[in-house]
Amino acid sequence: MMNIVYIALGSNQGDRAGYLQEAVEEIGRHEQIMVEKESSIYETDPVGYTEQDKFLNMVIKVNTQLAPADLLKVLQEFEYFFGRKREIRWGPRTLDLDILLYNQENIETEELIIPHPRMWERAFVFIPLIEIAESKDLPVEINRKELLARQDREGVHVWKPKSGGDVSGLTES
Ligand code: X6L
Ligand code: MG
Ligand code: MG
Repeated sequence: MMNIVYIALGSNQGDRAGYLQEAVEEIGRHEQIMVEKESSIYETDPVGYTEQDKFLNMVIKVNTQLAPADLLKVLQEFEYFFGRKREIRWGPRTLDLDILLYNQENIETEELIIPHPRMWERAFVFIPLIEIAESKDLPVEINRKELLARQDREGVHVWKPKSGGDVSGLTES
């Protein structure tokens, strides 16, 4: 059984872009996870605890046979491998990996709530998500236009367009 999962990535410490890119590569190397799509990388103002450096954030779409709890374990191992230390709540991190959506399932366990409970309040999450998500993968009540019209989009800017993105205009002779 192949499951469609959207994962948010974030980094605001050290070689931020390097952490994101290596994380995507490592996730893709996992035997039971295939990376299907990558959003652009966005530079984003810190939210929650604001006295910290700007983040780079992105979202990927993966296919996996892993159950949600097993996927969470794999992602937490990657966070740890990439030097994540849990010090200040909402504080600086080398790599943060959050499961946003798992098929259309609603999951609520001690360790995991899916859909991610605050994702639609956080522009650094929903802007890269709606860049790559197919409508069929989003909850039916989600309206892209409404989200993109929101004020809190400020503070979220494309930092590096997605690889293999639109390059027309550069190649025309
Ligand atoms: C009031 C209280 C309003 C708390 C917002 C928002 C808390 C977001 C935590 C909040 C509140 C978070 C990132 C970040 C964090 C990230 C950017 C969090 C967890 N992670 N800011 N802040 N990107 N731009 O990945 O999401 S801490
Ligand atoms: Mg997070
Ligand atoms: Mg997290």
